[in-house]
Amino acid sequence: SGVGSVAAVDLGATSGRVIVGRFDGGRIGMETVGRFANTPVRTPDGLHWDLLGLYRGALDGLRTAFRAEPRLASIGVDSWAVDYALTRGDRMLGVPYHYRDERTAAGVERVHAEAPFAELYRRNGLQFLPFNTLYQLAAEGDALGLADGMLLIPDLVGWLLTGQRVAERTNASTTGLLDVRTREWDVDLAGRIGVSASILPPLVDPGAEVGELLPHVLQELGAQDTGGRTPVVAVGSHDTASAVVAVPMRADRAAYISCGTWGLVGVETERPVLTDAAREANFTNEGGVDGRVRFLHNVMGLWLLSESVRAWESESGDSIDLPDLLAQAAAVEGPVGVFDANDPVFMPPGGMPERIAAWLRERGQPVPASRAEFARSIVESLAEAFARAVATASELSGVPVETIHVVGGGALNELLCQRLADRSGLEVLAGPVEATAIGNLLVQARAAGLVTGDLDALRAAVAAAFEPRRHVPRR
Ligand code: LRH
Repeated sequence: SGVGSVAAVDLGATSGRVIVGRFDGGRIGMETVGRFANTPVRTPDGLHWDLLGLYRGALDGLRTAFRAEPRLASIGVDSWAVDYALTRGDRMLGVPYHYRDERTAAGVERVHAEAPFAELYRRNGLQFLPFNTLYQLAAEGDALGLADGMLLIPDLVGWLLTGQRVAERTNASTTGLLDVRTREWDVDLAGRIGVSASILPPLVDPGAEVGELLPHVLQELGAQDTGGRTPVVAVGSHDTASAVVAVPMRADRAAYISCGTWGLVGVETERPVLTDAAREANFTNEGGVDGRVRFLHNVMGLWLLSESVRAWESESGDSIDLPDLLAQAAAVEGPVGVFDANDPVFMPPGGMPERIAAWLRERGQPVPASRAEFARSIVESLAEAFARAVATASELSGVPVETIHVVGGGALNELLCQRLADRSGLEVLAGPVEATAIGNLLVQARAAGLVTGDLDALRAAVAAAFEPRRHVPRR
């Protein structure tokens, strides 16, 4: 292992950041050099990501990164999964849709008429989520015929930086068009749902070089003097894949929850689990770094809390302090309603507290009467859904889970981690919070020779640098 630095661009569904990682003899140091909000934009045709705003945020952060470290060894980009832009030549065809846009229902019908879900599961191993890329593509209509390319969000940012088109495999595994066994594009399935294989870019694995920064990008970043020696390198570009790299776990004994907007709850396996039981439990087999499988289930996650806070702030004009709200939630006494955090009624944006109240009222459960009670009800419901998903993951995969690791923003939520320990009866280890960025940095650092070893070695380095907080079950 050597001395050097790399930069991670990590785009989350609610915010983005640019982080410089410094490596020295296996030690990791991190500095956040840019942070920006990710605010979706509604236009007459639906809900979109502000892609150029995010790209601007990434460029600003990278400029600061080069100022701090003029000799960056590489740049890596990760983001949420499934979303994409269609391209034609050098042009992006329209603004990428947000996966919470409701246009995809028609796409689901179209795809399932051609390939029923049970067949899809055999081919791609994915849980049903109405926004999986293949359903979105099937809902594109005319635009699909104009396109000669399709780029997932991190690959799209990579293309803007380098002019090179690739599809990084961990994220490609969330499209529904990647064969779960061969990890190659399922050209036959694509053709059947009207997607020309010619729009699917060449696949690359994490660690592969994508390309060098374009001259106008070097200039914008004030990095002309690097002479193009800072390539973009593919990482686990699906944010969850990067996060799982940085879970300081023993994969044969632990479950993980990558808890941000979503709670991705599962285990890491060597091979996909494609049983009827796994399909019926709606568990997914996503591609991990180093050919591992992320066998997991999407639970709604902190979205339930952030959407509630957004609703309260916009109706009252108050600004809500999350740690304060959670402290009040922890002090709530007596039982609160527990709802099904997996219910798809909670998927779209808007009116979250009302939807939660209606769910509980319809089932004769206590309805929260204050923000603190709502927050407590959300935390209890998430802890319950997480505990169940861990038990199911263990049962379906055969991994004997002794410990649950919580990484991402949810690791800061002590109430959630404690209630998860209580409800699961298992030890919960919380942290690191920035697991996604750390996983992104580590894969780049390994490609640059700054760290060495397999995932176990990388995870040992994470455990040494970021000591997790321990929660033991109370009852
Ligand atoms: C989390 C995440 C998750 C996907 C969802 C679309 O950010 O990538 O793994 O299912 O966003």
